[in-house]
Parts: sequence; structure tokens; C-alpha cells
Amino acid sequence: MDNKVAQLINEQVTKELDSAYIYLAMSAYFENKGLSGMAGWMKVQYGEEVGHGMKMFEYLNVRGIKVNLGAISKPVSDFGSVREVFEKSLAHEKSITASLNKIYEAALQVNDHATVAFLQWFVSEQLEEEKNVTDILVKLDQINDSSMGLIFLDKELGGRK
Ligand code: OFO
Repeated sequence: MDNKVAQLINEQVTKELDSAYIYLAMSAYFENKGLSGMAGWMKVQYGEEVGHGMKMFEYLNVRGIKVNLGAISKPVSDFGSVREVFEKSLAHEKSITASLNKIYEAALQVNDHATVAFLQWFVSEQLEEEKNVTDILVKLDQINDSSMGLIFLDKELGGRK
């Protein structure tokens, strides 16, 4: 495998695990605010991110590349509002999409078709991740600070499996 592509995927393993940690901190925030549905939603997201990291980890193994795990940074654990949490989540997902696009382009440049095919799943997944959070932000707009609306949204998000 091309060195640059291998290095970018290696870095992406850490970024996915970093994402997991970010969402776990968001889950803790919601739990502390009594929003157990949102806390559960974030816990599911945490699990998905670990899954993403492990997919990359296994792919490097299959390609015979040694995985070098990087440091995970301390996540933000306090937020000004529910909306701020989801805004931060959307901004984070956009940065992850950009990071994946960079790997995709690097793999295309060296005609690494296996990696391009491998990354297709992540490209679709990012579309879904950004849409999920955007939909929640739209609902938060509709609720417009109504505490009843927030209780209903919390219940709805708690249904995420
Ligand atoms: Fe792994 O997609 Fe979010 O960060």
C-alpha cells in the first residue's frame, strides 16, 4: 500500500476512536441533564464510532500494514445548551467527512482500487451521519425552547438502536 494512504488510514483509526470519545462525553452531559433519551442516542453513536475505527483497523491488518494508534484528546464535557451539543456534533461530522474525502482522493491518485472500494461504505455512512444530526437540529428549531417539545424529542431519540 502507498505510504501516504496507509498513514492517512492509520490516522483515521485514531480520529474515529476520538469521535467515539467525543460522543461518550456528550452522552454523559445529557445523562447529567436528565435527558436519558439523548444520552442513549449518543451512546449508540459512541458504539458506531468504535465500529468505524475497528473497520479501519481490520482493513490495515488485512493489507499487512501495522496499525499505529495515536493519542485521543480530552473531549469537551460541558455545553451551553442541547442545541450546542448537536451543532458541535454536526461540525465534527463535517470535519470527519473532509478527512475521509482526503483519504479517498489519495487512494484514487495511486489507483488503489481496493481502498477506494473499502472507503465507499464510509462515504455513504458520512452522508447518513450528517443527515441524522441535521434532522435533529431542524426538530430543535421547531421545538423552539418548549420544554414539552424537548421531552418528546428526548423520548424519540431514546428509541435509537
Ligand atoms: Fe465515524 O463517523 Fe462520525 O465521526
